[in-house]
Amino acid sequence: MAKAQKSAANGKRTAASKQAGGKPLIYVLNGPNLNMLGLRQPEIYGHDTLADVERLCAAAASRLGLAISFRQSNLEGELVTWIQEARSKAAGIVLNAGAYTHTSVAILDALNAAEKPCVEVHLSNIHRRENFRHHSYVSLAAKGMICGFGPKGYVLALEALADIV
Ligand code: CA2
Repeated sequence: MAKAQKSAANGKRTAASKQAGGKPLIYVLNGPNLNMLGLRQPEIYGHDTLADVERLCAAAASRLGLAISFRQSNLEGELVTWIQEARSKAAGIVLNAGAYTHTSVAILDALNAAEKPCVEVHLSNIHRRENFRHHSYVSLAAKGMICGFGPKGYVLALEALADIV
């Protein structure tokens, strides 16, 4: 039996879980400059492109019985709009807000208003980097945070959400 069905049979799925094709839908949201992944600074962010990360997420989602909507924007307001949209359309959020992680009260407010489980992801270990990257507004609203494991962090985040949604 697929994991999604198993969970439903166990009564773990809440009525609030939003489904796509019978599977809980997870918004996987990426912030500014992540479209540059694999093209610059491979010593920090590795050689995988964002398209590679999306393929990795799609494979993990399929294994976990989840559906994903994978998106990237360089615009803070667009990320806020997608998080607002997640309130009615998604069961959970995986968020790498990029540099907005460290600056955006607007994204924090949107996450709090969305009332959906959010797992924060960073490719790099933000605590081994500059001091200004050590603080995260996203963490104030997230269920948990994964950093330092490169693209695998997205898979770990989806695994964590699969147990929650
Ligand atoms: O480690 C992460 O995933 C970050 O969220 C990445 C952000 C950075 O501002 C955060 O502190 C940590 C930056 C994303 C920029 O990605 C690039 C990738 C390749 C080339 C240039 C930028």
